[in-house]
Amino acid sequence: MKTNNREQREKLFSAIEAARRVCIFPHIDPDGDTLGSSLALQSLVERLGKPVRIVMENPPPEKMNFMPGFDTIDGLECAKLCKDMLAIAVDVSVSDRMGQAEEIFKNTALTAQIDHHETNPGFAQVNIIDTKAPSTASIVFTLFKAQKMKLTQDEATNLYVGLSTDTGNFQFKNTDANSFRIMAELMEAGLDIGHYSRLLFLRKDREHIALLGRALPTLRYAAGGKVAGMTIDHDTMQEIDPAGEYCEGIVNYAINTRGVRFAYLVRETNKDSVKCSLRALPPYRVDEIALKHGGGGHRLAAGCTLNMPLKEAAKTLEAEMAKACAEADALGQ
Ligand SMILES: [Mn+2]
Repeated sequence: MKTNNREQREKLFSAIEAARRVCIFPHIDPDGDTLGSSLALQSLVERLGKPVRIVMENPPPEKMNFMPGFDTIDGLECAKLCKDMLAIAVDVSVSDRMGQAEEIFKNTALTAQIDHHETNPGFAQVNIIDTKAPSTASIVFTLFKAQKMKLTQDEATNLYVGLSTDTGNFQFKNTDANSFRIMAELMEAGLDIGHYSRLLFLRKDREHIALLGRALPTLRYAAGGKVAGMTIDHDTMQEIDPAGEYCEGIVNYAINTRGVRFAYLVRETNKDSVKCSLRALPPYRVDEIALKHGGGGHRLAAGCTLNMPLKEAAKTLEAEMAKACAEADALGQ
């Protein structure tokens, strides 16, 4: 859905002005966009003179601890205490993506959200949703503009983390001219792009390298090489990555293999429950496959959880991707 964002923005600012306190809700398994957008928004609300906290059921991944304000991110306890707050969900495609925080969010007097996912049903009272925006950070940037606030260096850094994460370091198809207009302003605000781009896109955790070493030998092809996928079993996850923090990007090795159009990574987080990362190259899409299994995301990058054994999940996705591929090809897309 797309909302009238000028009107919704005004509603959000009135709500912030009227609020005694504000809580910001990122999504679980947080990425750079939900964290960067939340931290920048926290700073904006602070500058408007309101007490504000970012609350999450689990602490965000340590590898993101270079983000300005990272240490201020709080647990859910503080949000449970204040029902009179304004709650703002950030980069949350469906409300259950807030995890345990969803319950708190829903029981709050006034709710708002800022998001860019195509599948967002508009679950808050104030919905700033722009499905054309490549990142939620791009929308948060417009809030600073609307307030005529000059960005601080820390705000620029956090917005950069959001924008660069969701555009795949400005390489995904969703990257638009406006991304670079925003970037020009972030640079003017003092963004140290060399430093932060290395931390975001070149530096890898040892756990990630270890998982990649286990995932690559499982790479298998289907549909004449147009579909490729990898699996990581429960024992490996337990041994290397019990919290499931280090798999991001592994699926890209499959989608970037020559000839491949659809790719998946399935990892067995629990026995009989697997998390799936799905990728496609244009004009193909994986969001419909994810949605069918109760997940969500974008056309080219989506995710879902399947309650079945690892091998069965891989076979299921492989078959669905092969079917989607054949159907799209038949349409001559
Ligand atoms: Mn996002």
